[in-house]
Amino acid sequence: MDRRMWLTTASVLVLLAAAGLPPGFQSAARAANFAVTVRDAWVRAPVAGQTDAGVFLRIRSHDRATLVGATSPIAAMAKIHAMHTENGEMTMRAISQLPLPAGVEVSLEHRYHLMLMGLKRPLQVGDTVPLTLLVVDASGARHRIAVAATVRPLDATEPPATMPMPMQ
Ligand SMILES: [Cu+2]
Repeated sequence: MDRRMWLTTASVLVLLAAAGLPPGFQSAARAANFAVTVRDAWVRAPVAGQTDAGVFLRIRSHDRATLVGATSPIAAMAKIHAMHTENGEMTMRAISQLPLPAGVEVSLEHRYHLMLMGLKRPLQVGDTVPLTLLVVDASGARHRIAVAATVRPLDATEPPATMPMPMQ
């Protein structure tokens, strides 16, 4: 890349910054170090007739970031859920964000998980479900992380079958 190309690129970046990019989830050039990895993503096949399904995965961000939501084309909406004990009973509720400390793998396999709500079609074991995780990095830039989650049987391990459903 010659000097003129560098200057042109710099000018474009400045113009983009000055334009005040509309709020939206995009991979911004200013977040050059942003890197998130997701592994072991799977969906627990819902009970017949049930239109919600839990999604479980492990996520690690290179730098400090925050998981702020998820979407899937096969569900009306997706929520981040947190399990907690209330009056001696395990329950769960939607949370608006989950911190991702730098370099630490965060488990969304039990205490935290994602919940697909309002499934638009039945899920068969072995199906691949597309998900998009919405992550905000430390600079405030928003990113979409594409994830493919495999549908596993209802009795697959984690979370326990006694997990209460559904939730808001
Ligand atoms: Cu849940």
